[in-house]
Amino acid sequence: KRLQQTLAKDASKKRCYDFLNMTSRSFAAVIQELDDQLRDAVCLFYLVLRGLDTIEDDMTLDLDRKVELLRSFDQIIYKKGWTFTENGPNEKDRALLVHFDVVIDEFLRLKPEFQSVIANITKLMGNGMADYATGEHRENTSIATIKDFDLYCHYVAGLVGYGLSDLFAASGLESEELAKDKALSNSMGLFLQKTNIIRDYREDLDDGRQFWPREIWGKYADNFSDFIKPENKLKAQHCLSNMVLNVLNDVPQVLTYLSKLKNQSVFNFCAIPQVMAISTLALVFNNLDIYQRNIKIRKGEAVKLILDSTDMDNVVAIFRQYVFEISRKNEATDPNFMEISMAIGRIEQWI
Ligand code: PS7
Ligand code: MN
Ligand code: MN
Ligand code: MN
Ligand code: MN
Ligand code: MN
Repeated sequence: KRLQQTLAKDASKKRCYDFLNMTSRSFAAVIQELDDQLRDAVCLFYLVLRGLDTIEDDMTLDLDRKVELLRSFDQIIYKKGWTFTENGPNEKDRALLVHFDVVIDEFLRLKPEFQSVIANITKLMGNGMADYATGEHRENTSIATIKDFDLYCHYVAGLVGYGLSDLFAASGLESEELAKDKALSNSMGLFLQKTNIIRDYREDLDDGRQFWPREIWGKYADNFSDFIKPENKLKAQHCLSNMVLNVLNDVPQVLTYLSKLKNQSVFNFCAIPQVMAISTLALVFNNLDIYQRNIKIRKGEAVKLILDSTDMDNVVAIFRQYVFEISRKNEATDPNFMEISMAIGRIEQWI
């Protein structure tokens, strides 16, 4: 009986790592390299939030039902045997929800401190997503102000930063002080999320979703979809540089956060997504292709970044290189030229 239980336990843990590898291109590798004390907790944190985000992203789900699921997801993760039974778009992430009982089993095996960090963040994120899904912070379908944009990104990414820092502290691998500095953890998530939102302009537009704040894009066009038209090229370029400017403001806090890390596996886990983001930001800056298709850094470049992100000196050098590239592409005729120069100036105090 004991042996049977042990085998079943190993099997469900393995299935969780299979789900991780299936649903994440970028995080699967760095999560699996984390030290033993932390690996399973971060893997389960990822899977729980991936499940929550799959519900948020499902545009075929009845809105009342979606909101009910989002607002109760922090309790669902304690319900042994719960699975998602609704029909939905048949994508790979949906399989995770259909077999969510496996994730719940493993979640309940984590130590209670880890469980409560994950449940606490899930509750805050689910309620934030529900607020936005019901239009509380939107005009029509778009996010209105920069403040609303920051709040949305806080819910879906800044809170991930809070939760990860709390898990690091609970594992003993990083300090409590780092987790207490909420602004730093928030910036770690915002920098990733905002870069993703800029890059995914076209994909999100085609899916009927708009994340860019109207306070920014409204300066350059009447309709969010106007930027795809060739006659609006210049406006599109200026709107994009305004979005990039908005993201650059988080860079000093990102570097400050990374400089405070002590554990090597945690450093790699945190730094790799951030260097991917700064390289993506340099790639999208003044690159009108984002309005037509999904652009991505080349595989070889990504591999090189992963191998180079080993310590703070190297990470700073990588940031210096890409910030310099942005500075080089910054055009004096762009209405955001001066502010971008100043944002880069603030970053240069770091690099
Ligand atoms: C727990 C590792 C390191 C202090 C599922 C990692 C979607 C950008 O838009 O699929 O769906 O295409 O590329 C990750 C802070 C969150 C923020 C957020 C959980 C870093 C649900 C990542 C990831 C904080 C909401 C990318 C935020 O997903 O995007 C764990 C420190 C999940 C981090 C979403 C986005 C992640 C994201 P999309 P992706
Ligand atoms: Mn994705
Ligand atoms: Mn989402
Ligand atoms: Mn998503
Ligand atoms: Mn996206
Ligand atoms: Mn996506």
